[in-house]
Amino acid sequence: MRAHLKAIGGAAILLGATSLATQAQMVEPTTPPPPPTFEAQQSPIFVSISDIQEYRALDEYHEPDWVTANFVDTGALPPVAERLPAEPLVYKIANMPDGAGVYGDVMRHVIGGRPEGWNYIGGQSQGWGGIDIGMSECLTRTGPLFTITAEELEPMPNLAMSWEWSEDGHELTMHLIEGAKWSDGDPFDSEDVMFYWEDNVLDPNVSPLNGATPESFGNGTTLEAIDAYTIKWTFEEERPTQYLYQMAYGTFCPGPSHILKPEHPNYSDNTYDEYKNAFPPEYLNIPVMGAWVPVEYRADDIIVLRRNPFYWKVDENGNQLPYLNEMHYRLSTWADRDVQAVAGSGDFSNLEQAESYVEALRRSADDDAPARLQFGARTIGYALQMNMSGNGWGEPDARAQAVRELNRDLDFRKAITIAIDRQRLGESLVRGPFTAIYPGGLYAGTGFYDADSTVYYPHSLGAANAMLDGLGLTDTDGNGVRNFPEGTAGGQDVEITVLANTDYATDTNLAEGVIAMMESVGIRAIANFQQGTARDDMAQSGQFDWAVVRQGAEYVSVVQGTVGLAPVGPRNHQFHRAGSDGTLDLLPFEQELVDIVNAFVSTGDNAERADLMKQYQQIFTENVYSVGLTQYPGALIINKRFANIPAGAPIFMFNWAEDNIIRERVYVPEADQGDYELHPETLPGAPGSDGPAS
Ligand code: BQZ
Repeated sequence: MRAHLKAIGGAAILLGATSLATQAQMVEPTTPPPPPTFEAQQSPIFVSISDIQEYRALDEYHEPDWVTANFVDTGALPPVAERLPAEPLVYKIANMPDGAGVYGDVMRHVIGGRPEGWNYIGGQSQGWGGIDIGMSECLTRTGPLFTITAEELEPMPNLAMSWEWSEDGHELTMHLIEGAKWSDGDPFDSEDVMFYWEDNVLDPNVSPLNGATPESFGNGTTLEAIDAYTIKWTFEEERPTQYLYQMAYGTFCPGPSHILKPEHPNYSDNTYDEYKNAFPPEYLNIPVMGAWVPVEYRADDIIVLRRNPFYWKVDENGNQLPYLNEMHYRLSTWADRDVQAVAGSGDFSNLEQAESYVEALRRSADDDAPARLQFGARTIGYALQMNMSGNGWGEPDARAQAVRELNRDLDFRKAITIAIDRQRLGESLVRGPFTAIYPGGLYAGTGFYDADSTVYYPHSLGAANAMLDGLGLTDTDGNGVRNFPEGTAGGQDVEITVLANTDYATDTNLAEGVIAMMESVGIRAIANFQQGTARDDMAQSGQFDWAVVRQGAEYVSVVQGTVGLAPVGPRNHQFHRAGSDGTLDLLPFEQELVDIVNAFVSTGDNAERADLMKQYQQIFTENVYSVGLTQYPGALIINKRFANIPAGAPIFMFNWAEDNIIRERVYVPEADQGDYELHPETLPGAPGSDGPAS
């Protein structure tokens, strides 16, 4: 990557001053070229939420025969009807693409992350790739919303069965599912909700995974428990329905307070670190509300989960879900996930690293290929994010502070964005109709995108060099690298570190491409490539100059993770958080973005929301808030033996495909079931069930 991009190097900054100055005027802002056509291979079947699910009592309930024989008949577990809530969540069979399922088999995931431990709400990652999605259940659910009609789009009930707004729109009363239990039989109730809210979200010493902060739910918002199954939100805004999306996966998935609370510093002598790390991966059978429970962990090898005997969801025939008895997460690499899914030794992948597309397509084209590969829309996008804090976030030294001052200068951000050749960057990942020039902001092809509101500064090395000259960044020592002005960072070379995630080849390839292109404008960009968890920690603590980042759902759907679109609070934004004095030194245009996001959250008027997002896109892109790099589609690869995979399931939209496909409804027809279970006929934590791994 770096070699051939370097070829455009040196000559560029040797151009005469006058022609450079002339060229600077030549780069007029424009709108981005329309992305090459790329149609998703399947369209979803659009329905209403009530077509998918409801909560009601059924006349009878069923479970796998071996559960009855080995656990109920032996007295180890109560009958299934007593393990379910009075009104379980019922999935309607008419919405199941292949109808009611049968029990058995395993979904064999392969992932590139590694589990830190099971304390999700305390800030620990479980290794991603669907583990935490399958273990955590949240107040609402949004992954499956890709099948909901636009007119009826709103988060699905989940742990919160229903809710109603007060007359004045400032209070939201939510009714939790009654009688649901954690996988160890302990009741789920508002105590779990309040422990998550009060002792994890509101506690500034705790950073829940996926970054929930008080501002995720609105400045000044309060939450209280009315009784065991009723909670009440009070908002400053009027009827901010947006926050119902924040109550879905990532940001409101309560943990088992009966296990976690005794370890929290508010209720023990533990430090916050001891609390966060109190449940290492070796701690098995951590109680979950999700469909599967960890029963085996072998470092760098595998995590095995078994069905949750208290899972609170059933199909219309009363079959307690999940249908799949077991989940595997092979601890490998993200690239290997693609390879194994295509080869059939794994069962699932989100094809998201564009470098793998051609080979994956070739291998999946054979009629006897073990897996289906289906492309969705262009919802994967990368941007170069600049640390915009000028008042100490991440404790910068003199050089880093000088970089941040440059980051906060629009002419510098403009120079960097026009120094980037996005066409070449996309083609360096994969040739063909996949990648599109992405100027930054909301993604083309998504609901709130408006091309006419999107400002694009086209690539021009000459103009970039002229602008950098104009900023007084000249190569004073003749070594080919521009210098800070005298008196700034000692007039040293302009060196900028680029943070990227080594778990993904795409992340580091794009970062290498940016680094090579910076050489062409006399900036020494230096790779700071870190493994996922370390990268996340450095990014969240502000220890970076620039970062190449695969962006979240807020740039795709806008309604999911909306607050992430601007620094609405001191700790919620990816590249601008409060400095050591606790204040946010927002630039004027950033304050405009904050005001727009807050206005978006506060209105339910669709026309107003569309207009607000046009304003957002205009301000974001003309100010180059982040330097968009490339945008491309993902593809879902799933082994052909699985049934109930919804048509047109995107790998990423409101959430990842691990949530979108509703895995608890997925099954393997009896005739196609493999012999993959490692702990057949066992249950997590139930007596006699912790059999040794075979
Ligand atoms: C999907 C996802 C499910 C996190 C993670 C990982 C972390 C980020 C992001 C994706 C992985 C897979 O993404 O790449 O396809 O399976 O897990 O959670 O990139 O490093 O912090 O936001 O979701």
